[in-house]
Amino acid sequence: MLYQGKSLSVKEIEPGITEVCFDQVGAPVNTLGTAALEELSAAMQQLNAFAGLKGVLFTSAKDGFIAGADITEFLGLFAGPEADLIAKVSAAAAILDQVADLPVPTVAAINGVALGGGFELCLAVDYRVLADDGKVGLPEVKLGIHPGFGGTVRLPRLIGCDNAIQWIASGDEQRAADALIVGAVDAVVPVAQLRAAALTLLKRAIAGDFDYKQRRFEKDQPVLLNAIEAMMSFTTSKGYVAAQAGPNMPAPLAAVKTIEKNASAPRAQALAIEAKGFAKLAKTPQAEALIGIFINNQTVAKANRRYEKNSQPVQHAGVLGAGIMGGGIAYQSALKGVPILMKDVAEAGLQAGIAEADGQLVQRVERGRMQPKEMAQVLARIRPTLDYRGFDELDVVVEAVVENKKVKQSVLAECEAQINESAVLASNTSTISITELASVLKRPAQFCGMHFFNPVYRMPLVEVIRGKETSDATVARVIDYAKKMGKTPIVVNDCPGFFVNRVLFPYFAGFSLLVRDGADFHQVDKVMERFGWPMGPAYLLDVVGIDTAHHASEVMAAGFPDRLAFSEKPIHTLLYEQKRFGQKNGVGFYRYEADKKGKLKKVDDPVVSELIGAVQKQTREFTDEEIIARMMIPMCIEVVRCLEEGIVGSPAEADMGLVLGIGFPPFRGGALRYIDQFGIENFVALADQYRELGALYQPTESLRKMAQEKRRFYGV
Ligand code: 3H9
Repeated sequence: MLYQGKSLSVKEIEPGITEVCFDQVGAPVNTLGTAALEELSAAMQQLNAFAGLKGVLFTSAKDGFIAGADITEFLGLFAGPEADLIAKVSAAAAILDQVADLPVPTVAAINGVALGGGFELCLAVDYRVLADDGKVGLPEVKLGIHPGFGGTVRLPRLIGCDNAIQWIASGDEQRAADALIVGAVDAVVPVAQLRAAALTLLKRAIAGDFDYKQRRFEKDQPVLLNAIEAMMSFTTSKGYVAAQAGPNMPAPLAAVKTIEKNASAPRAQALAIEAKGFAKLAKTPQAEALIGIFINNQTVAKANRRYEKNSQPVQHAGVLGAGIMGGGIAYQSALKGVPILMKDVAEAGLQAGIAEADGQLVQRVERGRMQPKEMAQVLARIRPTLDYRGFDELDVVVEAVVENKKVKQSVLAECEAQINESAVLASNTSTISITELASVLKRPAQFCGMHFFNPVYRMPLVEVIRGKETSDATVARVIDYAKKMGKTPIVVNDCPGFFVNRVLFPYFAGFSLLVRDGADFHQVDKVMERFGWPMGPAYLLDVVGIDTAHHASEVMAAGFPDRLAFSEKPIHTLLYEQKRFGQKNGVGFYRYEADKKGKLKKVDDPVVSELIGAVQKQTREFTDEEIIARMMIPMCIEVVRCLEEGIVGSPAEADMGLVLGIGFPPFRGGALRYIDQFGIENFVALADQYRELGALYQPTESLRKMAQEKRRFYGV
């Protein structure tokens, strides 16, 4: 053994041929964190000192190659001054230069994924062999930054500026075949032959069959583009990339600019340009928020793992009700391999549920994402039924009938008598108290909420709601089921609206007050979409369903009368009374018309402005800032309350719930990250400006205390 560290080892595998093998002790994936980079540098020094060295093979002993720099170090690393960060990144990139400058040919055998810094290491190596099921890419822009270990320098020199811009600005992982076509890798082989193939290539390079020195020369020179080519390439792509990323995501466009600047520079200068561009992005609030999301995801996964010891895996599931939600749950369960019994009281309901699943699967097949044979297998996993036969063999049953307490209680009690004593029962209610639903059950400990979001196949969050008597084992089983369905579960405690709806309805109430006070809802939608929401509040109400929102807001008003019960009707109730239920019946705040492809398009409907005009005392102009403040403050304060009351376990879980459940702009990181970045002191002062709007706008005492003590929700 020439070198043994905690992240990698170096040994001579044949005379003069050495293998640098990455295998980070105790970690699920290899990363290039500070310690690993130090080891890599030490290993390079050993190799340079090794007299008989002929060639170096880079491998990984894990399922994947290297997942990039260690993202968990980023927020700490990026907190200091920009100049320090430039120095640190440059020092790290210089270690990859040591790899690039080894005095002998080098080959990387890439198994699984090589992403970010992991792929940048591969780019510093002379030749790359990739497993056919492997993927490579530079996903840094998804974290609000761009590559910092030479990716913006070496990739354009290898695959051309146009391809490199596309890879780097999209951040997408690239499949092996696509990487081979553009020349990002030199060979693609079945994973079983990877090591042997890479070694053969290395030996041929040693033998002089391939000119590795010429390759290095090309990688170290400026990119060969004449002025017209350069102008065409960069001008066109800058416009395209800026339009795609939108004004809130600076990283993709900054990446193109960095590539443009360093294209005409030799290596050392180009790397310096990259380090500067990297550090500038690293200091943006977007980078902090997006990196925060990565870390919050880990926190959520860890919180869920706490339940694992109690977990009994779900193998067979059932769903009660074959409506939009029940059908969606059946489809998702079957798609992910868990067979499901779907019960309804009417044959027509069952047929609609199956038709929904069928429609989704046909789309998959048409898009080439599934073979017809697989589609048949998925459909066979959904067994429609009008009675309870087979329910005694299920591990979990999700009730998804109409959102009415009495109906749900009756269905749940009926089902409890049919399932076996160890089975878990869950309700997909969006507002009704789990403890109250449990009051009719014999085994309340084996009951909890499992709140899916519509459409089930697309929305990644599942709220798992603990009632007063829900046991850990019940929560554990429902977490297992949600994970098997490909969802992220977040465990919350019971209260009206649970977590997500509890904080969404104050936002809708803020909207209602804003329109009551004279705002144009079209403008509110536009401003909130520019703020980063996938859709503005009026459009969102139409998508949720005005009738659904009306019923839910009554539950919320009863639960929190101090801030959600108003003397005037909420704006959406005006529409409800006119039977304008939103997208579902084609009229809500907007009118919906099918376009040529059958997709619903929203169009303005002057009737609505008249309807709203009748209740507005006046119309008046609001600035964007006022609209944002009046919309965001009620939601943010309610999130704080939920955290204080223990409805949600941590800032990480709260913010992830918002990002995954209702599309809170990811580049803002969630409500608590938003308050942190705004400054708690500034947030409290802003909320106080709106105190005449009532309790909805009143910061809690502990938030005021946090402001005084200059604390934050997130440590760094
Ligand atoms: C970069 O490289 C910047 C440089 O250009 C310059 C820097 C100066 N760091 O997802 P999994 C954790 S930016 C830290 O369940 P999978 C992950 O959170 C980096 N931790 O497995 C999880 O933790 P836990 C660019 C990481 O097989 C555990 O490993 N790279 C990292 O489904 C298992 O992960 C990326 O953006 C990391 N880089 O998927 C890649 N990667 O067990 C981000 C993973 O506590 N990572 N972990 O929950 C991924 O896309 C996926 O994790 C990957 C594996 C595809 C690698």
